Amino acid sequence: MTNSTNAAGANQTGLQNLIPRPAYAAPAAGKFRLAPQAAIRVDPPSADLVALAGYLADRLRPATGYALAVVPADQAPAGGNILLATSGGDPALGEEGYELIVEPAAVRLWAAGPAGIFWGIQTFRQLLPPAIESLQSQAGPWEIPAGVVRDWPRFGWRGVMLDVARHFFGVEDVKRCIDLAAYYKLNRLHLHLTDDQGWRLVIESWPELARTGGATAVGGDPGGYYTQADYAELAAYAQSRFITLVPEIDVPGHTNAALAAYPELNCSGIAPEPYTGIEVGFSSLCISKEITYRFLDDVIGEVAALTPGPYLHIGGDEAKSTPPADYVQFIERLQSIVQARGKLMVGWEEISTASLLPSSIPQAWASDVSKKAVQQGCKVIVSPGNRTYLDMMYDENCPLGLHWAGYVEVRDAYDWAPADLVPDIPESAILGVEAPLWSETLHTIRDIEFMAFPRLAGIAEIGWSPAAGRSWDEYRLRLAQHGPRLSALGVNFYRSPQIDWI
Ligand code: NGO
Repeated sequence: MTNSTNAAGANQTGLQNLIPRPAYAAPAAGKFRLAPQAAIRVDPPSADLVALAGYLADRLRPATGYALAVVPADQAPAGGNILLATSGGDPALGEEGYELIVEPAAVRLWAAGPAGIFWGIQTFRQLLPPAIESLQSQAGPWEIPAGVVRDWPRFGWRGVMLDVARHFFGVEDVKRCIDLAAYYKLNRLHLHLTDDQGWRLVIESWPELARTGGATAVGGDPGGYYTQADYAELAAYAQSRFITLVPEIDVPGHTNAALAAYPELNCSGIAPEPYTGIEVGFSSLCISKEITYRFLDDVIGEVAALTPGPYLHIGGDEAKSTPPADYVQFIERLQSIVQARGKLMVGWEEISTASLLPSSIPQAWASDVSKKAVQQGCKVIVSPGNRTYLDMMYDENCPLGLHWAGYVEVRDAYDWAPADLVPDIPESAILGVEAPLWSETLHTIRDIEFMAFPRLAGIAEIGWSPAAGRSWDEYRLRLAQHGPRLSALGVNFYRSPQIDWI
């Protein structure tokens, strides 16, 4: 890839169609053919590698119908088989990097740790014919062109956000999102768990949050919530896909569902009616009441205890009903609560006006205010609305979505660079990128898929791939080759007229 062309109509090898584009890839002569008796060898036969081999076998078995036994490397010859190895993996490729060598005789995947093996498995899947993703048995042959890939990510934070507050999506839907995100090497799933229209996680010490606050959704649609067991299951499932779950409890604004559940959280002491519209900026926790901070300590405490990852997102956006001085004081107090619970605070860009710890992370979405956080030593997640918001309509005919940040076609979502957004936020201050999917207009997993794909693949590439050597003109050719893959995965994707789908 770095040293081969990708011109339109050229004989496209699998290596040239990978998304995200690998840091280095070079084709070689010949092909590897996966045969019915192939095994997956692991070295060492550690629990991690056996689980990863099982994951790979599960992906390959439905279409191939092959048994694909998982065996310790020293119990099967290399020939005809797939090796997954952390022994001998190159630490220079980093925690998420990997090396994949495909030769006619065998496939070998090395990494310093399990995350690299997992991402290398995604590359291997993408090298096989698209029909490999089918859940029904397919004809094959299961061949992949020989070559070498040495690959590692550009950014450590490659995220997607799902708003389960405006409309609720159940555990199985979220698991599907996790699997599709993993296919494009995303490593963060930010769950927007609370908003004016719904509170979606049981908090044992404040049970009405989910019971009352979880009952509603936009447009009077059915609500719903996760039990703590559901949430723990999602966190563990994400972890098994090397994705860190980032829970968001949005405060002090976007809190009507909580305020409706507990009158004492209101300055007036009176609970508002539940809210099912899509306006923003009208609700606020009562900054001056001590019970607000007891509430936050309880909620943050339970969410922190349930969350294996290091991050806790506190929202902080559009607190238009909280005076600016109160807002700053509130965020600083909340930062101490999050810190005391052992987590790193993430918040929407508005938190940058407060005094922040350098480990706190603003998420830029609509302005350049995050530069105030960068001046304090913080690193930023970039989620510009006019590039990464997956809820923006593709064009004026799009049946779903909003368009306050403009129409976001597939090219808009791909053809930009994080460091070009704000002059005062250089690449060294950027932790990574994230694509938020807000759900005001979405009802089903089919809706989620339509808005996320194919734009999310482009955001994933911006997060993973070096800028050098890639461009919209060649990306659109690679993306065209992903149509059959997305179809085989059963994804309801938007067939953008900007792409000559094959
Ligand atoms: C804004 C707002 C959300 C909306 C979304 C719709 C942020 C950070 N706050 O983004 O409440 O759902 O736009 O696009």
